[in-house]
Amino acid sequence: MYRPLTESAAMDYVRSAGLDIFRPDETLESEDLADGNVNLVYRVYSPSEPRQRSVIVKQALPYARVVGESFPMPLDRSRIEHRALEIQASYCPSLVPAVYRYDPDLSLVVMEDLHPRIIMRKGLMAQVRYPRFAADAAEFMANMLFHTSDLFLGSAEKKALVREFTNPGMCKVTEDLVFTHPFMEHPGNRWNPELDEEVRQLRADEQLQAEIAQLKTIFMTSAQALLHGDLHTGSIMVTPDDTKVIDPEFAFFGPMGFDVGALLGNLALSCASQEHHAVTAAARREYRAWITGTMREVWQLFEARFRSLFEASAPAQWPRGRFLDAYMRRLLQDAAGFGGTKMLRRILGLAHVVDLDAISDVHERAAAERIALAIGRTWILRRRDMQSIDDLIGIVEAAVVGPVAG
Ligand code: SR1
Ligand code: MG
Repeated sequence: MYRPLTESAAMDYVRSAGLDIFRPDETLESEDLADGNVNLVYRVYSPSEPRQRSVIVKQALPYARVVGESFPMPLDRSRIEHRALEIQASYCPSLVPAVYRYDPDLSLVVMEDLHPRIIMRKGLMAQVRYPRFAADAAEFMANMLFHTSDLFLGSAEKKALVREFTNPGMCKVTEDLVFTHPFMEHPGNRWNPELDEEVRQLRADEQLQAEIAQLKTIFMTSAQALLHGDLHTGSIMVTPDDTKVIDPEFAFFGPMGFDVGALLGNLALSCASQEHHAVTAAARREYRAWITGTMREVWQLFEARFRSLFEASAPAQWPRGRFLDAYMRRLLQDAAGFGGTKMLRRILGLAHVVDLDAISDVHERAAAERIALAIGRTWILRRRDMQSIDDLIGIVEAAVVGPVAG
């Protein structure tokens, strides 16, 4: 029967779970690692070999941990996460954590401890470069999005998967927190008071509101592929040599551009936050160039891999040539719209990002946030003009030099 586990209950659970990693009578230790918004996360380890023999216990709570019981969230997300991890592992085993146990009664997953990888967002804040990341992210997205789409699956098989991944509670969280509440008055919203005027203007911008509402309808109705559903830089753990994608509890069948845009938008948020995090002008310029170069590489490698999977495995019902060109262009344009919306919500809405919230000086934070708002708004409004990744990057580059130095 479901009950939220304490740290010591998680340790007892792991000890008696019959995993190959630990002996049943072994003394174990644990630590509370929860730092995301919604779940309990413990690391349980053997004190004799704390890094070699350790596991992560991730348990869903019936509400969002950072808000409390006033923000209910479905326990079923644990089933979704486990199944998504299985499918991801079938296409990209090296890019996701290994799962050791799924317990549907306790809504928990016991999985690989990803130490020494760190949450990518934190590495970006310290200007660490990740040379493997673009290729790994592209490989993950191309494999998952192509192989779970109608471009690869048979019609009945695809629809059966859509049914399995119907994730209404988690989709509603995204519909509210990404597409709706940040753009209206809502008690959950919070923002830097220095941005009162910008927030008022964004909420009064009818063209922007109409575009975001249209993006919301695409999110709600386009079952293109099985998405990760929350593919930001806090859902990625990295070292310079290796990448793992975690936390697919928001997985559902949605528009491919939502995942691609989440990733590009969060890289752009990091670019904006370097206004504070990079200490010298030269370091800022160089690291921003690395981030925009990475954005370009992510898209270009993703597109190339997606196209090669299509050429090799799409059934003959899908014509080659112009069809795929238009498909990829539309995907890029959707990514600009969704990525921009996700940038704005991290500044106007309930769930922020540490890249920006860690800037304690409100003036400095506002300077970085203004850059992010300018990028997000322009990506959304100009998304139909986007013909190549360089169009999105040009908007980032204009925003980082424009309002600040200009
Ligand atoms: C209640 S906070 C919910 C947010 O955290 C997750 O990381 C998702 O981004 C979601 O919007
Ligand atoms: Mg998460």
